[in-house]
Amino acid sequence: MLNSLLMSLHKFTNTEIVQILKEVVAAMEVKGDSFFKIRAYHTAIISIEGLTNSVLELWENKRLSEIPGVGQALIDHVSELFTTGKVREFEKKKEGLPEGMFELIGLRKVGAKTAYKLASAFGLKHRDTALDEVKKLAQAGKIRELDGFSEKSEANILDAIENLKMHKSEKKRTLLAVAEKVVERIKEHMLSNPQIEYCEAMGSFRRRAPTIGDLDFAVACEDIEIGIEQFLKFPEIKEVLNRGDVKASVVLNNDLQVDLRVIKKKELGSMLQYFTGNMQHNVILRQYALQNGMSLSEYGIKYKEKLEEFSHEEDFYKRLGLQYIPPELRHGRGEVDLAKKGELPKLIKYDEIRGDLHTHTNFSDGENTLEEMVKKAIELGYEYYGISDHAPSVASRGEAEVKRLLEKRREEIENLGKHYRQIKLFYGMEINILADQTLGLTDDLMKILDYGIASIHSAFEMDRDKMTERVLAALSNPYIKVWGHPSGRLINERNGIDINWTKIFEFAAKNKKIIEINSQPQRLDLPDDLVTDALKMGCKFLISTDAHNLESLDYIKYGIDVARRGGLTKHDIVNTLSLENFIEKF
Ligand code: DGT
Ligand code: CA
Ligand code: CA
Ligand code: ZN
Repeated sequence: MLNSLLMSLHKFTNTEIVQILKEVVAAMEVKGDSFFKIRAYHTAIISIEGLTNSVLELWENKRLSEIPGVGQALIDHVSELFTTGKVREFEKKKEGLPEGMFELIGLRKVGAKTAYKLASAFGLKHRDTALDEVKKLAQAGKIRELDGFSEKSEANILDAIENLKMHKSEKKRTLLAVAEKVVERIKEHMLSNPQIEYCEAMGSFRRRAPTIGDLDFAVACEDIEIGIEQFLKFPEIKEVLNRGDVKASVVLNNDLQVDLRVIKKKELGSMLQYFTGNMQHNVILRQYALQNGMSLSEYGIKYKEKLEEFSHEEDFYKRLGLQYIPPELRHGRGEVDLAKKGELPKLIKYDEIRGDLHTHTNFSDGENTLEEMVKKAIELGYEYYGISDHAPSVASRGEAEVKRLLEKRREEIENLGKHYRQIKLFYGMEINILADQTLGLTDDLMKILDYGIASIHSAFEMDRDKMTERVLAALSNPYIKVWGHPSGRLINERNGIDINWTKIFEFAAKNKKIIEINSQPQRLDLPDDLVTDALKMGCKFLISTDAHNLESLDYIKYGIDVARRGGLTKHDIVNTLSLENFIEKF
């Protein structure tokens, strides 16, 4: 019975679910449904868009309620969707609306009502032809004749359709590492004025999110005007969007938007709290405060009609009776409850990593020599260091030749190790997990190494069950100690693999297979929400850079950011161990 139920599941992806919800929201907007209901759906959509876990998997594990903003009604709808393939209430909401409108709602500046007007005026009944029809109508100047439209809005619609065809996705978000360079330049510019007492970025940047929509700066200065003036002199500003008395918004030459607020130091703590977010965290915090008779704002905490100001954020949380919540944990996933009980994890710190174990050299596709990389590792203060080039291909070189190469390489690494006694070198390889479930090296060859990192570099599109078997097979191999860049995602370019995470994490925890947190700014893989899941299942982690040159050995901090967002302490991460313990545990 259970089996046949599972067989007939309708496995909607997160993207498909988001699309379905967006269409329902559009229908609700056209029909004038309640504002609060619509906003609730919006919140749920944003949450699901930010997930790296699949909704299906969360549903299967009865964990949908963990998604911020997803309540019981929506859980019921999602259950219905997975079991029957549709949601009766959604169908009802869309009843009587022309199907073609749903193809238009993703267009820039085309809201639900505009889409509806167009689709009903021109009788757009079919999704697959709707865009083309509107394009032709716009080109023929027919849209401007409609009530409420103009030549300008017609041109906008045409432009949106043409752009959509060129690059389907929305504006790309900026990688944290890229934004960080901009933040440093702005800080330097601002702090070069001695009257400016403080300048830091808030928002997603301060939470160390993998990508940044825009930058939100907090500036403290006795004379507010001076703060704004100094900012507007920043040489990279392309356009000033808005200049107010206490804030300004600009767009930089690289198209990044920067919002900045100036405040006196005595109110700084309150502002930092308010604009660091995320929104969900702030909503939960506000509800919690209300229960205790307090109300929160960017200016402070109001209690019994009296506003209390805070220059330090720590005191703000303390006044609420909470442990200080580090920005990386502010995502509205239960951190306020933990802070209430004083049970927040003691997050790993930037200086607690003692060795990098996933690194490349010019033996494979790296830019630097073994010795150059090792010297830099010593400079970074590491106690141990692992070299894990891509394994040479047996298919193209033959097994005997690969064996010779691997043995020769071991000798080179051992000899270098004798020369640099201040660091312990480990000899590893990054080994492909092939589509047919085998590994890129045979056991006989892997025996030569100290450790193997298994990673997927091809066939990312694979049915979930097959992908799960593929990775389980790789991790079952006794020479494989680490699963490298597990999801395979490339931010802004490629989604992660579809796999049964629960099953894999369970296996990894039980068999002491280590999960990598890859620090490459475009990977940040395992993603932080999955890190939390893996932690709950008892997994251990390795934070590594996957460096292909000297500079990227410095990227370790971005992996540490991910670990912190996932709630890891140093005890969850193997490369925080002393050399002695590392040798024992790894
Ligand atoms: P982003 O820019 O998309 O990467 O993400 P954030 O989190 O930086 O979002 P942003 O720039 O819109 O706003 C910064 C923070 O300010 C946000 O996380 C929470 C707070 N915030 C912004 N607008 C509101 C609001 O209307 N109400 C409340 N309570 N908080 C807000
Ligand atoms: Ca922002
Ligand atoms: Ca902003
Ligand atoms: Zn790799």
